[in-house]
Formats: sequence, C-alpha cells, structure tokens
Amino acid sequence: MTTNRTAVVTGASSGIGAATARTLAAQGFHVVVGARRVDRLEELAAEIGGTALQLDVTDEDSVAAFTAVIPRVDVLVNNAGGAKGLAPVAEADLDDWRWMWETNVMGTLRITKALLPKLIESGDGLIVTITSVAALGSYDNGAGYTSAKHAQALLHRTLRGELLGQPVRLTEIAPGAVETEFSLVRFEGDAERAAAVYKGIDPLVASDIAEIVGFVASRPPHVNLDQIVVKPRDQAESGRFNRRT
Ligand code: 8X3
Repeated sequence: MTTNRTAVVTGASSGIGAATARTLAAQGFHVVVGARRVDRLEELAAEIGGTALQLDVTDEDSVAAFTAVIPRVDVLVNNAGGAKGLAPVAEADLDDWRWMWETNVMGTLRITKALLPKLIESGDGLIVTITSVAALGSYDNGAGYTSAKHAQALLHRTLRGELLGQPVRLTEIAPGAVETEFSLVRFEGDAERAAAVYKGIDPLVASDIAEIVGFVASRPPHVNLDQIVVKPRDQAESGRFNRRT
C-alpha cells in the first residue's frame, strides 16, 4: 500500500460506494475498498489502482483484520448499510431489524471507532457518513430502517462535538431515492418490486452522490460541510414522489 493520501470506502462493491471509490481515486486518493463480495471489489481496485480488502462490518474480527492492515487513513466513507423489508411495527421481522441495526449502526460504529486514531493522526481527517432522508423523519412500514438510520446519524453527529479541537471533519450526506441495488436488497431480490420504487420518477444515481463526496473531500481543512440532504427533483420527502404514469 502506498503512503499517498488514503480514502477508505465501505460497502464499495456496487452503487454509491463503488462510484465514490472511482471519484476519490480520480482526485488522487489511494482508495481502499471494503465489502463482502471480494470478486467485484478486486475488479474495482484494479480499475482505480486501489486496494481491495474483504470486509463484513457486522463482524468484529473482519473489521479488526480490515483496519489493522491500513497504515494511513485521511478519508473514511461510511457507506455500508441498507434496508430489509417494509413492514408495520405490529408485524416487524426481528431478524430484519437486527440486520439493519447491525449493518447501519453497529457497522458504522465499529469501523469509525477502529479508524479514528489514524484519521486524527493524518492531521486533516474526514469522515463522510451516508445516511438517508430516512434519518430525518418517519414513514409508515419503515421503522426498522428509519430507526437504524436515525441512530447511525446521531452517532455521526455526536462525533462532530466530541472531536471538536481534533483535525477531523465530519459530513453527513442524507440521500433520498438513489437507483442502486438498495431496493433489490430491501425486497430480497424481487426485481419487479425494486423497479417499482423508481418507476415514473427520475431518481438520483450513484455518481450523483459520489460527486458530492468528491466536492466535500476537496474543500480546504477549515471548511466542514456538516449535513447535505439531496433528493431527486421528483421527491419531496420519504415516500412522497411525483410519479408520471
Ligand atoms: C433510502 C431513501 O427515499 O429511497 O435511503 O427511501 S428512500
């Protein structure tokens, strides 16, 4: 691994994570990409001249092995996360809730906690956490996801105060509908149901979010973009869309 400025991107095998890795590499960062699907990661790392490392943010040992071999971290992008299911609280699937809390909340905590000393040591660290508009409000049938995203966001926002005086910036990006594998995962591979989420709207795409991360990462050290909320023009809030039929 090089001694260049290094960015670590979690959940980097597809979607926002992969697009962000490409953007940061184009800005001159050595990018370490982590995810469970190593085959996809290796292709991406070869394309951008980065480093692919297997990572399961829900697994302590995996996080320890991942973080131990990264000598330097200037930018951390907490992107790993996601939703499972869409059910009223009265019918909540506890395993789905556990998965969402483990991935979004505990995953962000594990990685951030482990890499914090290196981010501080860099002298100009940046933590970008990809939350969601689901971190800003509630919607029916979405409590497993909205509650996890709120908790992840509060973890991130709390660090903003706790790290005051340290050379680390913190940016939360809260996207609305971005057409990625997000809905395919939420609906356990049901492609038709996933496609319906974006039907009749012009959703954001992964590179829209990656460009924002690139903008944030290229600001001078004294500029902290605290929170960026980004939605398609066709979306006013979670679940409220202008759909053309
Ligand atoms: C997902 C945001 O608006 O697609 O994080 O539910 S939305």
